[in-house]
Amino acid sequence: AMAKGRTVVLIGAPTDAGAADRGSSMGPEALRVAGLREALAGRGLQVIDRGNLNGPGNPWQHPVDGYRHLTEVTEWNQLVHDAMYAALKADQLPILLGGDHCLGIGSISAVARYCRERGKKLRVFWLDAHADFNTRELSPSGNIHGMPVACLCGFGPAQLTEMSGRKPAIDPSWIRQIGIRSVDPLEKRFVHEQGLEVFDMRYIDEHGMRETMEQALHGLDDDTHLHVSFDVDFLDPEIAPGVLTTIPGGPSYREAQLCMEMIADTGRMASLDVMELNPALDVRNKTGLLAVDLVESLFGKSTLMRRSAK
Ligand code: NNH
Ligand code: MN
Ligand code: MN
Ligand code: MN
Repeated sequence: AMAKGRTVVLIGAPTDAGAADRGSSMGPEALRVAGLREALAGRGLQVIDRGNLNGPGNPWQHPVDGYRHLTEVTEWNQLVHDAMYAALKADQLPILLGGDHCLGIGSISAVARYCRERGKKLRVFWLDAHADFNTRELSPSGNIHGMPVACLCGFGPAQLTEMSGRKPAIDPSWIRQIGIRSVDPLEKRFVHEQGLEVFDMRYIDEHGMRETMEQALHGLDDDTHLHVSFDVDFLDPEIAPGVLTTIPGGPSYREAQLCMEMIADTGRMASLDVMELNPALDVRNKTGLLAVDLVESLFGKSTLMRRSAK
């Protein structure tokens, strides 16, 4: 219902400055090569590809004071924030093409700013193998792609925590994390302290993806803006090898499809990040093609008409 006739804007953010290794900067182009625009157009959407944002290169330095490339990460996030916010203001549905997941800070800061102005509730789905809830004190790596959720909740450097115009940008209770299976020791404690709602792989194993998604979607209403931040390392590496930080034991193809289809059924997804695709590690763009396939499902593609809906 949501999708038809809406205008979707593709925003490429080709940087890997927030990660431990190179390659996710090629993610936006790999998604385009995999046919993202055509797939969305096939769903009846208007698609505007804004091309790529133009930010600083990756200086490839060691972390300084607990952060790797803070200056570059900040510049990229500001560009992402401004582009996402402009699209939302124009009543378009922005899709951020990452780029590493540090860019979730700029993206979701823009969504939070927009929702605040409109008096809308916000819910954030964080589909990821990792909680991305580190701070410089907790992080084993200094890589900012392991910190975006903490920054959005107000824990991090001022230039990243204040981007939405309000600190914190979001409340932990607005977040649902799904597919989590790798959390650093100190990060784990902080996740509990802050009361993040985490549907980890153990939960999905025990309850199944259907019940997991019913829980995660519970309480969404007409006034809720649903933002989906999809880190491709969410997926099991058997089906999605094209990411830097593969963690075994992720959702299967069918589980991932169901997850996306149940989000689509709500009709409330109003912004999306597709993050951390790393074509340098992929096999014939297989992971890029899978990501596009799953995005189609997020926009309502399913095998048959649902008996219940439409
Ligand atoms: N938790 C690790 C860190 O903070 C890895 C984070 N890497 C990710 N997150 N790819 O999605 O360094
Ligand atoms: Mn991530
Ligand atoms: Mn991850
Ligand atoms: Mn990741």
